[in-house]
Amino acid sequence: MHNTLYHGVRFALRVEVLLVVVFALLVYQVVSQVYIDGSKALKRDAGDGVAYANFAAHKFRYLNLAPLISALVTEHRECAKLCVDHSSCFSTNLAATRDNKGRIKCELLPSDKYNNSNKLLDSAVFHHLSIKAAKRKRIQFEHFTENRLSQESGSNCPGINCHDIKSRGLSEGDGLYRLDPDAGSHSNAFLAYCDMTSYNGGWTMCYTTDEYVNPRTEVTYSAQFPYGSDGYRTNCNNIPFTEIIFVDHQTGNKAYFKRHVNQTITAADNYGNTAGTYGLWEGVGAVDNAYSYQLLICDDSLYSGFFISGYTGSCYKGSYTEGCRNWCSDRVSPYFRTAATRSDLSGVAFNTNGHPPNIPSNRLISVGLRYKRDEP
Ligand SMILES: [Ca+2]
Ligand SMILES: [Ca+2]
Repeated sequence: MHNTLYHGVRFALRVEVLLVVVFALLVYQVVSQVYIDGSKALKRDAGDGVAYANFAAHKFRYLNLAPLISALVTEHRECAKLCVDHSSCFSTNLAATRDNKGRIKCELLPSDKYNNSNKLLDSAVFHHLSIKAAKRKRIQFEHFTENRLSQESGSNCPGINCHDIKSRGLSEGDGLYRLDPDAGSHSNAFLAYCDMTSYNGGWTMCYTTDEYVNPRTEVTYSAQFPYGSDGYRTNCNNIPFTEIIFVDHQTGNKAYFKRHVNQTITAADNYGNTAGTYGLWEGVGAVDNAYSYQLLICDDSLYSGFFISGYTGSCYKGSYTEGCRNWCSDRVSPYFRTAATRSDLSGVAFNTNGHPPNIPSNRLISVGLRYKRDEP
């Protein structure tokens, strides 16, 4: 550490840097070693020919302020330079992708996220760049590697699902990622929350609710309802899976279920099928291991959403003629389901029987899907 400080000071003294615009999002290998004076986050040119800023990137976030100027730039760093050169600019919003003429939209903002924390929103199309808060006076050494650069561009490029992102080494932990399940053109990519940590991660999280949900039609992520809050949704219809996770936000308990047959299914292809279509599932986590489990994928006026329950009486639930309405009179096994529309089927079950006369309490739960290719 002292060595680093010492070299940092020497570097700062020895080299005249006319314009150091350090841009955390995009640093090329040729400038892979850059010394930053962390004691000053921003210095505008006051006539001494020295100006710089130290930007932190907040990917897929947008600071919702009226811009001072909205510009189109061809290089990311031009946006940072425009901000440094503008006496009232304290942060920028930068488009995540180029327009059809290869230009990048750059918004110069009159304030920053520290003074407007409630206006920093999730965004599918923008990154927010704030000037780093000045740290205690010290010389910082930052080493950007090719790996860092490829990670940045890698996560701009959507994954087909969360496990795909994780298995390619592009996970940056739990959070929002762009997904494009059908690959090809990314014009239909969308945002989803990836749980990258539970049971080795890679879960594409479909919804969070404390009541009724319809994953077939409720498919749009909204920044107003982040993951874990009532109303979170994304499009899981075309996410192939062999495993399904349920999270109980009231207790923090989690359970997941692995299909015995390691063959993927998608919700889009399976709404209304009987549970026998998929065979039995094994429970892991906060779950009664005395049971084998079964899955329904429902879009019925009575019940919709994913529904796991125990396999009892050699009976698979659901049927074509009745949608998801046949529950095998199973009044004993643990259910994992959201609320149905009938009053005696209300409540949200997590590891508790959910057949009348049992009415589970309402609780906030989330459901996610995963297909681990590397599993036997
Ligand atoms: Ca696509
Ligand atoms: Ca609700």
